[in-house]
Amino acid sequence: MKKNFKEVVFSGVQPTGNLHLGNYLGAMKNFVELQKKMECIYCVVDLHAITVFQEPQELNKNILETTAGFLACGLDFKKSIIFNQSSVSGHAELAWIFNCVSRVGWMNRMTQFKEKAGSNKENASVGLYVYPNLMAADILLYKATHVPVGDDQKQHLELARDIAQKFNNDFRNENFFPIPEPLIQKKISRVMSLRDGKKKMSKSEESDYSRINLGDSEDEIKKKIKKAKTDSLPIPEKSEDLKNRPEALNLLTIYSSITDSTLEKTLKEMNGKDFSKFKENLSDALISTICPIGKKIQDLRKDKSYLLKILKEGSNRAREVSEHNLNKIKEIVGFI
Ligand code: AQP
Repeated sequence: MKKNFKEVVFSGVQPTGNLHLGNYLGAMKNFVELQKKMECIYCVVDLHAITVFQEPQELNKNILETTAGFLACGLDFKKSIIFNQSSVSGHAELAWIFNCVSRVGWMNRMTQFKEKAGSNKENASVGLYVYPNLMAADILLYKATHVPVGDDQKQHLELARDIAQKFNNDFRNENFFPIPEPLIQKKISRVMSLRDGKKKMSKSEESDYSRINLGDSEDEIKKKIKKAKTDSLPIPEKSEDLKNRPEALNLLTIYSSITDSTLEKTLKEMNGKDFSKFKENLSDALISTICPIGKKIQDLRKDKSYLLKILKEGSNRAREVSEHNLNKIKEIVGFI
C-alpha cells in the first residue's frame, strides 16, 4: 500500500545573474502562491551555479541578490525555508549517492546539457553533466512531493522521479521516497527571449535586450519592449493564428500573464491593433508589476547583514529537516 507523504514543496533558483521576467512568471509567482497553502522550501542553488565557471566575487554577490529577489517577490522567510544550497552539505552527499543510482543512458537524454554544453561537449564540466542528479537530491533530501518549475525543467524532474523510483526498488524500500510532482504554470510555462521567440529568456544570454530583469528601470523596460522583435501583421482574433508567430505569441502571453488574464481575453481586447500600440500597454503593465519588485531589491541590497541572517536561519532549519532524512538514507544504503 502507498504511504501518504506530507505535502512539501521544494524549488531552487540559480544565482547566476539577475532574476528576470522568465524566472518571475515561470517560477517565483507560483512560489509565492504556494507558500500560502503548503510547507515550502526555497533554495538559492549555488552548487548548480558552479557547473559553469562563476567568478567567486560575482557568485557571492549573486547569492545575496537572488535572496533579495526571493524576498522582493513576496517570499516570506517566516513561513518558508529560504537558504543557500552549499550551506547544507546533505545536498552534495545525496547527489553522490544518486550519481550511483542514476544511469549514464538517462543522463545522455538530457536536452539541457546538450544545449548548455553546445558543440564543445568535451570541455563542459562533469558537474554540468550530472546536474540533474544534484537536482534530484535537492528535492528528495526533503522528501518533497511538489516542485514548481518552468517547463524547461520538466525533463529534469522526470529524471528525479525515475531516481526516486529506482532507489526505492533497488533498496527494497517501496515507499521511502515520494515520487515528486511538477507544478508547471499552465498559462505561461516558458517565457521566450525578446529577441528570438524560439529561445527561452535566460540570465546567461549575452544580450540584455533579450530579457526584462527584475531590477530594470521604467526606461529600460520601455526601451526593451520597444525593441522587442515582432512581425508586421496586426494582432489576430484567434490564438490559432499565432501558430507561426513565436515573437507575437510570446509578447501577448507575457501580457496575459502579467495582467492575470488569459490569451483569449487579451486577443479579444487587442485584436486589430498593431504592435506599436500594444507594446505601450505591455510596457505599462510590466512597469507596474516589475518596478516595485526592483525597488525592493534595491533596498534589500543595502542591508547585507539582514540577507545573511535570513540565509543562516534558513540553513539551520533546512539542516534540521534534511539531517533526519539523510541519516535514514545512509542506513538504507548500508553505510555505518
Ligand atoms: N524563460 C523562462 N520561462 C519560464 N520559466 C523559467 N525559468 C527560468 N527561465 C524561464 C524558471 O525559473 C526557475 C529558476 O531557474 P534557474 O535560474 O535556476 O535556471 P535556468 O532555468 O537555467 O534559468 P536561466 O535564466 O536560463 O539561467 P542560466 O542562464 O544561468 O542557465 C526554474 O524553475 C526555471 O524553470
